[in-house]
Amino acid sequence: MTYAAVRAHTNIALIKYWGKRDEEFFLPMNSSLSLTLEKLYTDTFVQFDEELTEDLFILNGKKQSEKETGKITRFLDLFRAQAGVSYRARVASINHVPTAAGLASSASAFAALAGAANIASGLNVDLRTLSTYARQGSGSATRSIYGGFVEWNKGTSSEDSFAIPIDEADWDIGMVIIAVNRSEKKVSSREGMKQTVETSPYYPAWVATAEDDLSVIKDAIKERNFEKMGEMAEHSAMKMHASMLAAKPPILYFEPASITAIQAVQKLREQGISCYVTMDAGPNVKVLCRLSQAGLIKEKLKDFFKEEQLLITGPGKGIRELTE
Ligand code: 2P0
Repeated sequence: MTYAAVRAHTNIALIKYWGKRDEEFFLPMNSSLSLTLEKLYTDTFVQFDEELTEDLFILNGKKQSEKETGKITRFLDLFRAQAGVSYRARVASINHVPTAAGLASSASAFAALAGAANIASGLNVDLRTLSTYARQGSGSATRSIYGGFVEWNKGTSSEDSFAIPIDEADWDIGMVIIAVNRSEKKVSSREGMKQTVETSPYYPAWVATAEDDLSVIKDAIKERNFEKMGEMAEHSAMKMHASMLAAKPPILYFEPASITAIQAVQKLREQGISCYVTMDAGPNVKVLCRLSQAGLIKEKLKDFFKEEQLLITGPGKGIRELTE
């Protein structure tokens, strides 16, 4: 097989990955845990072709620049080296991220690319090994290989820093995504992490507490204890942002509307609706909730946000080959 198309869904971390101990191999300082999401995904087609003289990368129908294509080339080289393939490749990707979501995701992008390159190159490694390849495109892509709740074990080397599926999340779990701002973020995750690791006096506390946080959330998932899981997820997100705020110069992803969203969620909790916030390297707020209550939460959030800023999603599945 010299070509394949694969779908991968994005994921949102409940225990965040923040900071690398090895920038070349994308080895994280701490293990993390995420929920894969149904509504946000990437479809990617890869074809190795002896006729091509260079890699070609088309995203959403548009040929990409040399710089963007260069990232794909470096990533495909991992597969070419292992599979003994020297051909260049044609890569066509479509991001199925509703524009309102404002979430461009490298997680689904590199997981889909890894999945398609794995088949098209004939390498055919198992999913666990494939997650170590996806990781070298973007850290969060490690977790998008699998569906439901997924742990990324920080490991001791490139070989054992892989993803592990924890639970299919088939128990009334969902998210309401609040798109606060759709513009490009000012500080990339990559730079933000580096700056935090190097300059934040709170960063050692982040690392010191991350493993305990992970074990609490894994227990909560095992017990199907939604409140315990949500409280831990919210705490992990706020603690990550606190460590960034203490960096020099500070890294501030919050916007006024992010605070509005957080306070709206606190108010919903006071009204007895169980829901919790999480935020990543940007101003958008994701509300972890019972999928059965997501519609009600969305209605309440309409007091503050427009309909097109709000997206409900359930848990998504792991990567799969598209046959049509
Ligand atoms: C996460 N984030 O666990 C954390 C929480 C953002 C905040 O992983 O440098 O695109 O490619 O490994 O994975 C976003 O950063 O960064 C991210 P790289 P990535 O989801």
